[in-house]
Amino acid sequence: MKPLFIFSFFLISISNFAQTNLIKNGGFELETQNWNGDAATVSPYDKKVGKNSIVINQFVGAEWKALDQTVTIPKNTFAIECSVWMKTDGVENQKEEYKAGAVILEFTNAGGKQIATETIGRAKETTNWTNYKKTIKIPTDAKKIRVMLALAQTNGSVFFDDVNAIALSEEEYFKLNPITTIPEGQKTIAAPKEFSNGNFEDSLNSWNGSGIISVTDKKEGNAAAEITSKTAEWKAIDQISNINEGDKTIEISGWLKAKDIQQGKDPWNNGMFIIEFKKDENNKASEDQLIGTVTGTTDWTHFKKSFQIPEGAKKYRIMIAMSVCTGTLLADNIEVKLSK
Ligand SMILES: [Ca+2]
Ligand SMILES: [Ca+2]
Repeated sequence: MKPLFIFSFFLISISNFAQTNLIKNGGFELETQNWNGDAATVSPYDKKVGKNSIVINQFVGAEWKALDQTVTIPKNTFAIECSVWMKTDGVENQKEEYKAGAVILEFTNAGGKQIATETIGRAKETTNWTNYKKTIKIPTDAKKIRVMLALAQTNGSVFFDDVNAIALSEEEYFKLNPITTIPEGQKTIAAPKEFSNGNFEDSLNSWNGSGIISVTDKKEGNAAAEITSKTAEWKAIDQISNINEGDKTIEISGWLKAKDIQQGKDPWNNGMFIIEFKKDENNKASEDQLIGTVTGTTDWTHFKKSFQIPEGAKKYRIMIAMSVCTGTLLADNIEVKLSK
């Protein structure tokens, strides 16, 4: 039996993070102003929005031809939502997948060094106007993004229009990306009354689910919890504890470490630290709340968050999860403070 859990992160306080397009002249209404490179020409005849689009034409040579714009990532940006309209006309199909009409983001650090690239969309042969859209978490240390609109080492024509890059705060990101997951069947043992063994010094006592104990890599004491997943499935450990009458707030903290976590097909498929408030066995008192997330390979990272206890909540469940991704997640020294 596979119970269905639906995690949707609704955040009570949405910050006033302005949802503005970081790209200047993304619709090419000012022709190629603000864009670098001379590979493209303005196309007033075939466009998606407004008066103009741009087109990159190449008939022989199959060289890299591109237009690009670099933007600074605003403070407190958690993810970037990029969308571009693209259309191709007779783009030659090369053996390599990446040789295509393409929208590519390049993340650079303070020193201008490339630290990651991400393809938003690719098209070959002849395609209609299509909206390519992806939300990408900002890599650690990334300061700038270069948006590249390219005809990548092939011949033909590619059109681009309405280029958007929206900065999202952590709250907005999880509001826009509600999580739906079908976890592997987990046995549930009798819930302990009080949260205990958050430092895993007493093995996995008090915890449910599919973890192991790591004695080689730990943050505190002699042991930490380790969750390893070789396939992109839901794998987690959790603990359900009681909320006492009159408790108003809960503060949760803990340490996470990622070892080669490969994000699953959705941007929230990472190592996660989550709290769920329950009215009873089957009913939630609020949407699940995120305490922290890790991906890739990280050092031990400390997460701490406080929440108001929702009306009617009698229990809370702390989950440490590999959310449909592969790799290893370590957790240690989980602490909970309830206060009136
Ligand atoms: Ca336009
Ligand atoms: Ca420990």
